[in-house]
Amino acid sequence: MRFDILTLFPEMFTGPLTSSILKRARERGVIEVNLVNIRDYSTNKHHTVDDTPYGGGAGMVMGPEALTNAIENVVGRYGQSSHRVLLMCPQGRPFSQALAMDLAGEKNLLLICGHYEGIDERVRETMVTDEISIGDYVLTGGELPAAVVVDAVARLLPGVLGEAASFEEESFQTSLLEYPHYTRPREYRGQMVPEVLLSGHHEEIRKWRRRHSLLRTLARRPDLLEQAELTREDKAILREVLQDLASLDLD
Ligand code: 4GY
Repeated sequence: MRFDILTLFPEMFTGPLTSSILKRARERGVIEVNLVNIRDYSTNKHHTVDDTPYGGGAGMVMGPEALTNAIENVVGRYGQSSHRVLLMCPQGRPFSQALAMDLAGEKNLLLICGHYEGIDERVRETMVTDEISIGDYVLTGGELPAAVVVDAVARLLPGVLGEAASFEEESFQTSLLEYPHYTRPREYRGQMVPEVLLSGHHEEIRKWRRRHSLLRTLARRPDLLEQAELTREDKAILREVLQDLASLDLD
């Protein structure tokens, strides 16, 4: 899969792209990342890309010319009619595992990293296919969100994680939070690993993990339970916990 990232600060991607899993995925050719400096497409004398907002007000706006030239250059290179053009902005659709899985089905993705107060609305209207937000907070630019999207999408591609990676079991893909994980030593500063995990009873371990996924989700993200596919066994566990809670004497 190929990612083209349009940015004024390509150096912001150096860390994420040259470390760990993404580094290896690039070396193996499973992903290719092309960093495009939007400034290279500015046609004015001082190579500026921002201008003052019509209507007045503080800050600057990223103008349409350089950005449009950069997008057209990238999209034109692949001649793909369906090329998705992503804009990272707080007004976008909330990023999720489901959206990452959808994006992982594409051959190419173009990500636009906005700066200043934002990009000229006409570019958004005519060139952008998907506006994506990684959360309800405002960053200084779209670079960190773009790195988040590349990371979440890349790890879903075949050959990026070890073969042990089974996405079925994973948090959010099943709409449940992960169960607690432990490794050696069995005792650490007086804290023991739950006995069942040392027992070798695979069925008991499976049940313990499922139970703790459910309990964690109920305690921390009850909203996720609505979309979760719950088995009869899951429902029995939740029913029991909720009954115990209901019978607490809080007076
Ligand atoms: N949150 N999710 C986000 C962001 C920075 C002004 C447009 C976010 O996705 N992007 O905060 N982006 C803004 C800064 C220009 C991008």
